[in-house]
Amino acid sequence: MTQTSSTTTTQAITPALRQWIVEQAEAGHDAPSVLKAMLASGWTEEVAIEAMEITLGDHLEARALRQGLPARSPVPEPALAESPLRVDAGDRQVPVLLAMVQPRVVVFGQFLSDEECDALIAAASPRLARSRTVATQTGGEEVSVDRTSDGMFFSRGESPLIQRIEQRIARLLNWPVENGEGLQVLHYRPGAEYKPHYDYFDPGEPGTPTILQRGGQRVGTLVMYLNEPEKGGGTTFPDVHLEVAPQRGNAVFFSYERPHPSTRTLHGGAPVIAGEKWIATKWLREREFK
Ligand code: PD2
Ligand code: ZN
Repeated sequence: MTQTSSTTTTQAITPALRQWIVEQAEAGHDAPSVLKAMLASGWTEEVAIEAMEITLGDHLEARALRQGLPARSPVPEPALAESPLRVDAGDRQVPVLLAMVQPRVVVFGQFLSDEECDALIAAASPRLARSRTVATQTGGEEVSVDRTSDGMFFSRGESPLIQRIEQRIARLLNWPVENGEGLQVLHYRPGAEYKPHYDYFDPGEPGTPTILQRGGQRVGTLVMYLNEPEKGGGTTFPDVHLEVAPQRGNAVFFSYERPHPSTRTLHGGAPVIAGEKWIATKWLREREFK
């Protein structure tokens, strides 16, 4: 490969360069060696990395679509470039405790104050009813043995407290408030659990087109822990053997760019062994949730 433009002029990511990058990847060369070859040919590091990211991303997506996977969507994403210790969420700086790429999982500390946790529990308590899951055949809802919590939904923006938390979530995850479903509060007693599942709607199920009319697919989830069970009740990601401990005020975020198991976002609420567990969940849609 030759590259003739001077490094002081802007270097363009030409079709020929893109094709060359794809050929290198298909010949089995890993990313560091392709980058090294580009730098040796005079490409600046910034342009070389961008060219590889765009080209290989598009290439992988084309292959995924050929294999019959559903298309990729933009997803919520906290500002984690350069690995900051805290992320600006508007009214507070939220500590980052863990970040995983595949599946995309980020654990945050101190997302809610103790007062906010208590206020959510108090406001939700009189409105709890047995949790339901989506009835995949119809797009309606049904009681399920897979989900043995009690729960309720706040409507979006229904009180100053809910507004404040929703604004904080939107800022933390760079995702419009309008794309969020109402905040849900769940209460698990001893033995209660939420068996491993995906939060996106299965495109193959007959009820899914009806559900998608209200704002498209779910693309991300934020689970906020409102209290601490004595034992059990972690949020598990079985594909990667990860368990997030339910520490009061902390939150776990995960996103899924396509409604497919390749996202590795299978997750569950482990059974509460002792004590009880309270969480708030925010599900984020592709578009405005109406
Ligand atoms: O309670 C949890 O940890 C949990 C686990 C899996 C919550 C959800 N999913 C959810 O609300 O989607
Ligand atoms: Zn879930």
